[in-house]
Amino acid sequence: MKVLLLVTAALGVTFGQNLLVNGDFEQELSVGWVQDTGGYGYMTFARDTAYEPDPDYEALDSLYSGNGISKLGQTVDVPGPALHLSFRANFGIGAGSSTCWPVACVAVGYLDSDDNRLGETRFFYHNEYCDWVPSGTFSLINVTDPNWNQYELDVADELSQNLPDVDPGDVSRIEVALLDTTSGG
Ligand SMILES: [Ca+2]
Repeated sequence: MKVLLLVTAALGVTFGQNLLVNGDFEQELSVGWVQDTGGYGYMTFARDTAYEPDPDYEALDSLYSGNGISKLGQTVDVPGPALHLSFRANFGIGAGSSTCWPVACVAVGYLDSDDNRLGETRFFYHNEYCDWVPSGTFSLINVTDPNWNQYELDVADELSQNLPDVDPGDVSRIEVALLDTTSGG
């Protein structure tokens, strides 16, 4: 069982303001980012310049050989849903069975001012056993190429097209996270 996620992320709004603290991982992960783990397995959070062969830093969130969850996330106040999210990510998974399957995600959570989670979008890389299904508060964007790629998300469009049960007017905070998880044991 192996879940491996490499990602670099940057969040900007339409007028170019970067909402994330240390969104480019050029500082230590403790600056701006929160590690959240559960279950068991070997969980690794790291940053390095070499994950993607460019001069800049990337962050690594890895969960290996376990039935757990590892998340590297950050929640920020947003001025509203008129936001454009842009990031580069590399996904990896290994092994898995019908009762224990890995998923590597970049997750975008939509929260209200009281930190209630209204809905979520997940860019997810998975195998054939993953049984996640979308709903009015849960949008899934299938990643088929695990190599480094650029990803874009227009939050207002995403809410109106894929998350009909989330009121865009209630979204006042957004969580961006690297998330590895497995199901089963
Ligand atoms: Ca690099």
